[in-house]
Amino acid sequence: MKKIIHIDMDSFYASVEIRDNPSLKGRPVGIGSPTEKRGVLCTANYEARKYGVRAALPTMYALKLCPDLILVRPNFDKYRVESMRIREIFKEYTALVEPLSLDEAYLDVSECQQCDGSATLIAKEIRDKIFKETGLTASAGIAPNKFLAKIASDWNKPNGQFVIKPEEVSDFVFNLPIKKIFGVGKVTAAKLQSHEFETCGDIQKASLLELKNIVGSFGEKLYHYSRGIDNREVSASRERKSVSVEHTFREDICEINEVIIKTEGVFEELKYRLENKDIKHDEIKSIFIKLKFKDFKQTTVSDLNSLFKLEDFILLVKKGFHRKEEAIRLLGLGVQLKTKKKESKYQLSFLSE
Ligand code: DCP
Ligand code: MG
Repeated sequence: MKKIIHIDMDSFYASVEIRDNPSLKGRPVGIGSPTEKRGVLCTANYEARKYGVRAALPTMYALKLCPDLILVRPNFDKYRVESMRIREIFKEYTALVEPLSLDEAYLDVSECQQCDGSATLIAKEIRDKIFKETGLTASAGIAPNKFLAKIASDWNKPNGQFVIKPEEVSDFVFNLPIKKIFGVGKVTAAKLQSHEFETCGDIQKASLLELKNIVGSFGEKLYHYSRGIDNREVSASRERKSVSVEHTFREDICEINEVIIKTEGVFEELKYRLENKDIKHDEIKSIFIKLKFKDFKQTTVSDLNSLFKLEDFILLVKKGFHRKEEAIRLLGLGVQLKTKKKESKYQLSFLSE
């Protein structure tokens, strides 16, 4: 049985900015450009969340929900520095650290001897150290696998932790709403709910075949997750091949000009996502776009000569749109990443001669 900790910083970008400008403390803060109000927010502190303000919300809409919202421009270099500091702390406990973004990581502490091997105490100690060294709070989930640890870190957020012991897994998942399962978005949830599946306990009653018929290949993951089973390893060297952001619109869009305006918003979000994953522009191999039309048919356009620029994305979007000239329901923008060159064996043997 493994011991996995999932750590996630609390309202990360906002907390860094408030730490560095204490006059913001206690006031609603959103991270996003104050001048480009057509963009989207990266995140918001918990005071702002009371008004419904949250990450990925268009800045203009956030200001409507909370007119007193203070907008702070993101400083990614600062977030990177803090991210490195917390990763150094993680490494004091295990080499098996898998960062998911600047503010989030899985740790496999099964072999860790510190704190008498108690993952609960290790998580508490890590959170205390993070606070002492950075002045920022983190939340943690402790569980026998990644799936459960990630859900648990959200359970007592902010500045809290939650443990799911092996013997508690079946009770915990039984009443767990399906929406808490990673990968179950609005569409999948609606499909499952139409078959009266609301909790993991409900899903446990279905056969694998039945689940596959409802949600396709995701059915297999669902079958296992709903039983609290997840055998994915914490892998310290995960190579990412692409990063993308997709938006499904509330209503299908038929005007190309409107599609272009939406492209700007999605582009902003993609930029934030790359920053957050600490991906530099010179790591990008190519860009691509994806459109899903109202009949659910989709098309992708990529061009090796395009650059990571809004104008280039817009050109690809126009190209995709003109393929069908039909209303679209989803727009996605993404980048393919260069694969890191592995040192060739040939080179090594040459050097050792
Ligand atoms: N982020 C972003 N765009 C998003 C979501 C997040 O730029 N759509 C950035 C800003 C966040 C950081 O990533 O501060 C971490 O994301 P989280 O989802 O962990 O959100 P927070 O840390 O802000 O809040 P929470 O306390 O809910 O973890
Ligand atoms: Mg966070």
